[in-house]
Amino acid sequence: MVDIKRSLSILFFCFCSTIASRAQDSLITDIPGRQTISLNGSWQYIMDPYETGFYDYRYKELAQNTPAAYWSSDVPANKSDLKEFGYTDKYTLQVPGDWNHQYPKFQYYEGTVWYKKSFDYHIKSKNDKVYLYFGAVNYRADVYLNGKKLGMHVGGFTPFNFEIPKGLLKSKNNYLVVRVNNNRHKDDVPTLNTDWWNYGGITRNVCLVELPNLFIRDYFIHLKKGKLGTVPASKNADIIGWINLNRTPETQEKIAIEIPELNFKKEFSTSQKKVAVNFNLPKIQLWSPEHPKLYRIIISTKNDRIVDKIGFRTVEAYSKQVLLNGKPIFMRGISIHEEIPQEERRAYSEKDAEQLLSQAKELDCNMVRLAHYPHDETMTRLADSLGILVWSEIPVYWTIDFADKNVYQNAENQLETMITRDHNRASVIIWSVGNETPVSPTRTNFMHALINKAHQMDNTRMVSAALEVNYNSGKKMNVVDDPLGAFVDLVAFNEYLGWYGGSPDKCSTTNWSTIYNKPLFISETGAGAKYGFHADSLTRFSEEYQAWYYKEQIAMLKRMPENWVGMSPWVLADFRSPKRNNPLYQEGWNRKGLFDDKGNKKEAFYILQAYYKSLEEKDL
Ligand code: GCB
Repeated sequence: MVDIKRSLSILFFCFCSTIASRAQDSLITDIPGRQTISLNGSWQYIMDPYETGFYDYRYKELAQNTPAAYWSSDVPANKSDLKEFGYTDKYTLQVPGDWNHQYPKFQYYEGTVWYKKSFDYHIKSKNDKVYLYFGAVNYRADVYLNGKKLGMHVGGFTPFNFEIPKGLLKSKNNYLVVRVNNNRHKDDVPTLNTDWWNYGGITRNVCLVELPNLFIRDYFIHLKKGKLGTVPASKNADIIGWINLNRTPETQEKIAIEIPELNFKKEFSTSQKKVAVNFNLPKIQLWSPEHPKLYRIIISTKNDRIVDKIGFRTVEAYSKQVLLNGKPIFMRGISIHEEIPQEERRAYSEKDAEQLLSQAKELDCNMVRLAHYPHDETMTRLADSLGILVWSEIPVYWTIDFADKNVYQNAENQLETMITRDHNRASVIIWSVGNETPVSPTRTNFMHALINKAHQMDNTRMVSAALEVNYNSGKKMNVVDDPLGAFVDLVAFNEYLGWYGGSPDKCSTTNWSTIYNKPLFISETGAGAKYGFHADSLTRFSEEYQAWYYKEQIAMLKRMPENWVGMSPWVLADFRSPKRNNPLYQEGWNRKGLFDDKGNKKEAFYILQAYYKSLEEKDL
């Protein structure tokens, strides 16, 4: 009976997801490999805490052509007209970038800010298409061009694009306005309560994408999995996947795939929007952390051409192990927030990704958990070229409203976009559908439906979620038995034994196991310390306490069961959190970083680094 109920509710979630309407067009992928015009830089803004630009004085949404709306022209038609808003160079924000770090008045701001950019545009051909693309806007974006609404998007960490209707773009002075709102709501994903800073704004790149009338929207090209647990062939490697056009072609369309380094070229002919591809590559080098080989690949049609760099590898949960290219791997990971603590801001650029991933490398990691939401595309691309394995997650965090179908739809949209953007990244090996969600049948149905969705979109990676375990019961054996474990490929759990409840010496009598015959991963463990604060190891927030915690944890890990495949301790660097208000040691910072907010290494850094180095040596 329970099973029938569960299946019905999964069916129900699936049904909802197909009928719900989408506010933006389907995602165009591989933006870095396309012809784009950047709209980054200085944008004028209006801070609008009362939403005057959006609602009238009865709090009714303003009609499209209302002169008082902040997306309409700010220039009075004649001198006697009343205009109570305007954009000026006196008030500008840098895009990409959160608003919080740019001016002191924005530090704690949660609400609406209107962004405006003027730009000229050279129209090339009437047949071509132009899209407006945003890497991410936190949290809701309403986008208007020359007074017309292009669309709306919710979700603070995923990209979106709108097609610009024909005839709307002008050659001079286009007037682009984005209403950005980062208010938190109970029924959002994430919800009201998170342990990170709610940075608002246009936080990632904005650009125009110029495309022919028929273009390549997306593609998924990967090494075919062999029989479970087998090493993929590097000779005559089977490559499979698909290419998706933006629409059905009128006549047969030829699509070519080229890999110049291998002297490879093959053409596929299609009359459909989506075409399955498969081909043989004579001899390839597989992608791995030790050898992150990427191939330059060109996909082209008569009028479109995109370039990408793709690595070929297989990954799978096989019995009690995780196999990369058919061989067991151990994940020496670290969890990372998308933040540059030195500047108290969100990370977004290649330089930022370099800082975060090189810190992880210094710790001797071969894996990162990008917590708790999809990070900028520069992170997964850099991870591809550095050979760092990636866990990528959606912000289904703590207690979101699992009973609400719209919340499910929102979470599923974010999952779908995360997978679509990054499914060609060899580094990404795990899609995570959430973190520390409280066990209940409603939540398990919700999460199970997300897992199904991820599997259905991508059967070449593992799907997981960071689970919770009750480790404060004083039991010697803590068993991971969350019912969600039945559906994930990798059973992952967070534990803070010795920080939340008890002291680190509890580790000496504690063991871990799971009821599932699957690989087991510790997705978080950690303790807080203020860099430079030294005391005896019993003193909370001292570097000595954190170092002791790591020592005890590492001693405990030596007794992990044989299916233990890795860990991503919490966390690379101290990060901003309004929940952390100890006036001596925290002052608005979560201090569980191994690096502090200035980039200094705490004592615990060296303990974990030494442990990882010893594991790496054992592996060699
Ligand atoms: C957790 C959460 C993480 C928090 C961390 C903490 O379990 O997953 O987001 O920041 O604990 O520091 O308490």
